[in-house]
This record gives sequence, C-alpha cells and structure tokens, in this order.
Amino acid sequence: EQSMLLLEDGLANGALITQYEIMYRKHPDLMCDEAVKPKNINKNRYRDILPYDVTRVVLKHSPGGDYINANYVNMHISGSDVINKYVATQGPLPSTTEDFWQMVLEEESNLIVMLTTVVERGRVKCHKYWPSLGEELTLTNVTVKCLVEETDDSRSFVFRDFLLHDVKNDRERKIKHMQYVAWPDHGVPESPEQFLGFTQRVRETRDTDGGPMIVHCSAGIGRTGVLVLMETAMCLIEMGEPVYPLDIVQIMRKQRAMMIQNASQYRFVCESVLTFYTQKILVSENHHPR
Ligand code: PTR
Ligand code: PTR
Repeated sequence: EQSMLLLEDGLANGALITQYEIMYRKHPDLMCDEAVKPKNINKNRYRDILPYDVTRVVLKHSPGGDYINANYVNMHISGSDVINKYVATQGPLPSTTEDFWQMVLEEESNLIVMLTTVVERGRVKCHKYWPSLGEELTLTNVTVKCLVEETDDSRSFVFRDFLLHDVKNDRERKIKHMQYVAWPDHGVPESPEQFLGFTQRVRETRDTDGGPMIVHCSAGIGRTGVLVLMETAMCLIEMGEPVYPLDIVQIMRKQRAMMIQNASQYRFVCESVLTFYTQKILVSENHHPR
C-alpha cells in the first residue's frame, strides 16, 4: 500500500515531522470572537485554547448562556458515506459543568471519551464533573447518576455508565463514559498496542446513528486530536483507502485549532497507524494462507 510506504519513509527520514511542524496550528481566517467576550472569557480553561466561532457548539437552553469551549469535528471517511462525528471540548471547569451536561443532553451523545485524569503532577487538569458510583449529580435541567464503574486489568482505563435524566422533558437515557487514565498531557500513551486497544473499544461503543461522541482531555486539543486522527485512519485502512496523516490533521484543525499538540504525539499516532496496518495485513494473510 503506497501511502503506508510513504508514511514509513517519512517517519524514518524525519520529513513527516518537518511537514507537521510547518503546518498552521490555527486557521488564519477563522475567528474566536465569542470565546473572548467578557461574559465568556472565564469559561475557558486555558487562555490560549479557544474554539472557532463557525464550528463552535451553541447551547440552546443552558442557564449560563450559549457559550462552551467546544467544536464540532466531522471526519468524512473517503470511499464511503461514513462521517464520524465528534464534539471536541476542554475538560469542564467547576463553573462549566452545568454547560457540559447541557451539551451532552442537547447533542444526544451516548458516549463521552475522557483522555485525562483529574489531577496530573499535582495540577488540576479537569474538574470531576461526574458523580461517584451510586451517587447522583443534580443540576438545573439534568440529573446524572453513576450506575457502573469498572477499571480494566492493566489499570489504564476506567469505564462508567451514567443514567441521564432530562428534567424538562422527563426523559431518561444511558450514556457511556470511557476514561484513559494512563496518558499524561503533552505526552503519549505507553504503547501503540494499548492505545489501539482503547481506540478499538471506543469504536465498538460509539453509536453510529445517534449524536456525536464527546471527546475531551484537559485543553481538548492534544490527546483529543490524537484519538480523532487514529479513529479516522483505522476507518480508512479498513475501507482500503490511503492514509495521509497530515491532510487529516489539516481537516481537523479547520474545525478546532491546534488539534494534536506536539511532534511526539504526531509521531506516536503515525507509528500506531503503521502498527494497525501491519496487524491487519497479518490477519488477512492468516486467513488466506499461501
Ligand atoms: N505550554 C507549554 C507547552 O505547551 O509545552 C508549557 C507547558 C508544559 C505547560 C507542560 C503545561 C504543562 O503541563 P503541566 O501543567 O502539567 O506542567
Ligand atoms: N496553555 C496550555 C499549554 O500550552 O500547556 C494549554 C494546553 C494544556 C494545551 C494541555 C494542550 C494540553 O494538552 P491536552 O489538549 O492533551 O489536554
């Protein structure tokens, strides 16, 4: 497969990283005016990580106004009519927890993917915006109850089930929460295999005809970008389509600025793409022995 050879070469000779480094991080023509209005400025976890106006999620019925630091990210899988839909967002703050759950409700998401812990190296990275097992969180328009919480054997992931009650419409639905706890910010996971295992599980859990999956880390750009790129590449490989990771980064950054934080994350995800591709080849050769 031509694009995989290119990827392998690009990793080996460093060209891939050079091209990554010179790509824009924020689209020059897209504004983030809403994010810096006085009423909204404190709703951003980081001053330098803001959502574009055009793709931002506009809340309809949140008591705190229509702003949240979140963007729609749609990834079309060429060669198919599949569009993987995401909302990429920052880790909620105490003051934006209500907005976050309102968004989950309005977007009809059935899956939240969390790629950070609450505290890393003594710093708060995300508010614990969900209730503990058996407990209930009561907000203006929604109550959230945690029904299930389990950690995998490697202690790298935590999986939870929440029951969401839409108070106004008196409707209930379940939502899955998948947390990657072994992935520090500005860093990469322990191994491509661990990361691929998690991403596969996300793919099995995502509801293809419901709302977008909500993905967040601390800023909602670095680790979130890595996951979106990986899932996109997996789908393309399965469709037999070529994978050009830099083009995918560009498509992501047109929808949310700065997606994929640094070169080591970019390198890691490219290596994971190659690992995934190689595994696929091995499996198909085993199925058709020569
Ligand atoms: N903003 C700089 C960067 O992007 O690398 C510096 C930085 C590095 C900021 C790490 C925060 C970092 O994480 P922590 O808050 O855990 O020290
Ligand atoms: N100002 C912070 C910095 O540059 O370190 C913003 C930031 C924080 C950026 C975390 C990315 C971060 O990683 P992630 O998006 O994976 O949470």
